[in-house]
Amino acid sequence: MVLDTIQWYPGHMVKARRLVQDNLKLVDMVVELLDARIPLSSRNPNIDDVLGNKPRIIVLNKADLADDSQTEKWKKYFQENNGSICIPLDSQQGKGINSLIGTAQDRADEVNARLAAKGRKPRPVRLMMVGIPNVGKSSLINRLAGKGSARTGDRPGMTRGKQWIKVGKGLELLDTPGILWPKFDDPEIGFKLAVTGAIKDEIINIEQVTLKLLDYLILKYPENLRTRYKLEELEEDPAETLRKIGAKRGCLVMGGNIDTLKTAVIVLNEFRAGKIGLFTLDEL
Ligand SMILES: Nc1nc2c(ncn2[C@@H]2O[C@H](COP(=O)(O)OP(=O)(O)OP(=O)(O)O)[C@@H](O)[C@H]2O)c(=O)[nH]1
Ligand SMILES: [Mg+2]
Repeated sequence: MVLDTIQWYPGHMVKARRLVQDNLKLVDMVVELLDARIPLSSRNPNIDDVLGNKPRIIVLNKADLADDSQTEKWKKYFQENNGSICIPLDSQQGKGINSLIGTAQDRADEVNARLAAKGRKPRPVRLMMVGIPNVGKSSLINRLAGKGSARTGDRPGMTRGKQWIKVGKGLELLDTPGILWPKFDDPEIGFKLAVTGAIKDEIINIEQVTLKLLDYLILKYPENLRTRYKLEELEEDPAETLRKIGAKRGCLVMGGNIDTLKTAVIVLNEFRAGKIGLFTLDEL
């Protein structure tokens, strides 16, 4: 098993979802963050129920770590199947941020045009971010809260205690994102979440996850693996491959045996950092 049974999960999930639904009432639209490497597996299974008909922008975050051609396909997929605008993004470097702000701004203009048609005054359009753990919600908020933006307190008469960040003209972002849990019970999804870092390393079996990762890479991207770890020939057996990588990297324990856990940690971290290659695990 890649994952130990997660007992704390249902309670967390209900509480988190309730919080999202409470905050949802305060905003005009939602930015749904997905991991570009696993656009489907990083999606909350009940997202459409949770968000209802709230206007939505889908962001494929960590696009810098994904396969570009797959990201393009996923972008089209979400636009066609979800009717949502979809924007690939790298929140670490800020690539794509302007496109997100521009799109949100356009949506804000639509909201205000509707208000104006009803004879009401324009007002700041508010949005919030939602996504699974570790997808990059805080990074994106920090990016948006950077240059040229200001944190604003709550306006009088509105719900107390919320902090909003001005982004673009007439646009405000709730500074606390909503956490929505992914689906855990499908082992394939569990693997993809674990290998991309969405599930805490403390509750996964790192060696098992890495062996499964090696199995996948041996099958689909053997050249990447050979090049990265300078392997003359590639074994079909992931356990043997792990040992060879360990030997190359000098991961030894007393007596000269390979420290397979240490090796697994290295492989997993290098995979997550995109050093083995840029891959999309949910393929279209
Ligand atoms: N390469 C890359 N890394 C990213 C990107 N966005 C976030 N990260 C990294 O992903 C990790 C998680 O980012 P956070 O912003 O903390 O994610 P979060 O969604 O706020 O996570 P929780 O608060 O735990 O739910 C951090 O190490 C970030 O540096 C991105 O677009 N590209
Ligand atoms: Mg965070």
